[in-house]
Amino acid sequence: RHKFWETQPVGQFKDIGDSSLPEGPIEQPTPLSEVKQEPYNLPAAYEWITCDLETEEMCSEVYNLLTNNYVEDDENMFRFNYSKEFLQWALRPPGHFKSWHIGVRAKTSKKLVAFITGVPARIRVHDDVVTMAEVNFLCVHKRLRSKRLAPVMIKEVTRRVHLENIWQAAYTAGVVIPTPIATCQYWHRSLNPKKLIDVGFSRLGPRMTMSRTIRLYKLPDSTVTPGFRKMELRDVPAVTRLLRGYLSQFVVATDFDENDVEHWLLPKENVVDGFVVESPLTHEITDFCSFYTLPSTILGHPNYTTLKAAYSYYNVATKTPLLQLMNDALIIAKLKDYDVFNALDVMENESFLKELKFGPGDGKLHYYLYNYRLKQPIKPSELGLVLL
Ligand code: YNC
Ligand code: MG
Repeated sequence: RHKFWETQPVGQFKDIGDSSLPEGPIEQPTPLSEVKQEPYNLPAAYEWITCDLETEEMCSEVYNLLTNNYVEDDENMFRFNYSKEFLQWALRPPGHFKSWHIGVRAKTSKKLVAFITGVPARIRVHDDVVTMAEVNFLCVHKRLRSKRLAPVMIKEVTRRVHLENIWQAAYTAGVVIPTPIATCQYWHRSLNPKKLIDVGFSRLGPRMTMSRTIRLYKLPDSTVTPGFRKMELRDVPAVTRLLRGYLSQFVVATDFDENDVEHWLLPKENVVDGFVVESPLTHEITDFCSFYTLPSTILGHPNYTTLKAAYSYYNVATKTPLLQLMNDALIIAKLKDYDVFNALDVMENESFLKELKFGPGDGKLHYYLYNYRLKQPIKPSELGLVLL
């Protein structure tokens, strides 16, 4: 059934429920000299390139490939539209490897037709902190689909990850392949219900009018938590302490240090937003919340072209109730003109989703590990990891 994935060191469907298999790496590392030194073969008309995202030209090529060919919803009404600034942020964290930004070009036209990336990250599984690759942005041009190019892309990124002496990876996908460590769901909180209904993202509820719906989702004009403000560089140590403490309770979680926090959570205009609560009395940083910006192109609509979406990222509440903190995040997102605020049911998110009027989305997001077996799948609430 999965001709490619059955050959890979990942949990297999036939092994589900077999508790005799040990937890941890499936295959041991090999000496680097034994890692294949040449790239995998591509069909003769294509060639590998390493994408230098520092150049505006390369960044535009990648942006255009993804804008026209990346992930769509099941009904093909929306397509992710990661911005160039977002791609540069997502792909150039501390310690990133340029060799993990992999493209495929047509030799004659020079057109970019496929892409896959990895970035390094430390991920903790139970007590084991493992350096992994986070693999993302796998994309094959629409006209080259179903030709088994994806397995070649995956094998090539694997080879280049191995060359850096890294042997595990984490990734998410909407499709089911062998085998998810967790299956999560997106929830959506309307901020601009009229537009969401107009573009077919949501529907008017039964016995609801447009004006009642608009009233239902109305939010205050300013945040309610005293000391709520934008995160600054000087907050990095305190936010790192908060996050490390918070994430320690989950079975699978990111292991952030101060450099990671500076990169991933310090606000970057139209890419990532981070907020802290600074106690007005003690000036202590007690809470933190964040979201990233990922618009979607609205396909074939006469009046609208993009849906502006905020995605809940990492949130830590120690003094402020998480519900109130997230309500403040919604207020900010509304003020910044986002149409919708999305959140997965990971970490403690279930505790606020219903009360803050998020509705469940259709479609699931599956989390995977490469070359690392878990004894059993975990619940979304046991995951402290958000991939972009
Ligand atoms: C997918 N999303 O099952 P089997 S998510 C992994 N992730 O293999 P072909 C996928 N595998 O089942 P197409 C996958 N989608 O026969 C398909 N596959 O064993 C598997 N869409 O290949 C599939 N981006 O080339 C099958 O399929 C084989 O032409 C079929 O290409 C697939 O970034 C794709 O959704 C997804 O651009 C490129 O449909 C194409 O359809 C496309 O014939 C729109 O491939 C965009 C889209 C995926 C977003 C993502 C995470 C990717 C993770 C990849 C796995 C990484 C493993 C770890 C590597 C490092 C290891 C170390 C150390
Ligand atoms: Mg293909």
